[in-house]
Amino acid sequence: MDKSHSSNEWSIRSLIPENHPRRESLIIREKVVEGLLEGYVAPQGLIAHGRGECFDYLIGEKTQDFAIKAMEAGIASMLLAKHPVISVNGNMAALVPNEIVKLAEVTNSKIEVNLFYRTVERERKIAEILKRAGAKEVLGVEEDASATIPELFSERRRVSPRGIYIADVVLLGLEDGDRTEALVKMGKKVIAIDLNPLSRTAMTASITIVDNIIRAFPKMIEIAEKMREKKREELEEIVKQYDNKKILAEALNFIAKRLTQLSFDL
Ligand code: PTJ
Repeated sequence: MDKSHSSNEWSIRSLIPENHPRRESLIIREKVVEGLLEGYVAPQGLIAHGRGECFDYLIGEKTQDFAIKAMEAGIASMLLAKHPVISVNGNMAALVPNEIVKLAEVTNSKIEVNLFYRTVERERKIAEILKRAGAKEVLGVEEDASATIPELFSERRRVSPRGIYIADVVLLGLEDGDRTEALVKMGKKVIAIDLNPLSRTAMTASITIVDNIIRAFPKMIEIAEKMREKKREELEEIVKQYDNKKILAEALNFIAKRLTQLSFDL
């Protein structure tokens, strides 16, 4: 990144016209850019975000039924879990820091920073953002990431022995397929939020929420607040009935039908 550009020159949030038809989407994009300029979003996070925007178009930029069903199964799993953990990367910290903290509170989950492009500086910055958002404890920073996920060679293999290492349920967003696979192989239930229903993460996770983290987190908080009143047996039934392959098929079918309809409407 050219250091001669101040963050104001790159970040144009204040210049986006009030009546711009895609104002909301542009503001969200700016948050990721600001995270990059502040040094906690990885440059590759911008590419990932653009990919997400494309898939969000395909699902109509709305939370669809297949995502709600996956969220319900995901929240039920988190509420039933012994050691639920929310895994946080740069993009998540830029887009939903307050919601991560709130969802962790409602589901009694731990919060852990876990980065693909790991640097101690980014870890510290993300932990600081989460603490500012109200997190009492953030795992996975510096020496706390002392345990290792077997069969994984990226920096993402380092995890907290009090967090992801012992977790039975892990919620993650914008994840790398290899790590999702490694976590599933370790016997963990992985709940992934990923706009691309064809990604390796989406295909490998135990529960895939095909939705934007921007919409998914607030909705999951709402669901968790209602669901925590339910009996254990009811939650177990929701998890038992859930079929991830069916949900992914619903997402793909939805996109296919929507595109066909749009082609007729031209
Ligand atoms: O902060 P780090 O170092 O851990 O790195 C994070 C990134 C995102 C750079 C890293 O995990 C990465 O390279 O991810 P991928 O392999 O590009 O995968 C990102 C996936 O998330 C893609 O399938 C995107 O479609 C999807 N995605 C992007 N934005 C969103 C999203 N899914 C949900 N909500 C979004 N806002």
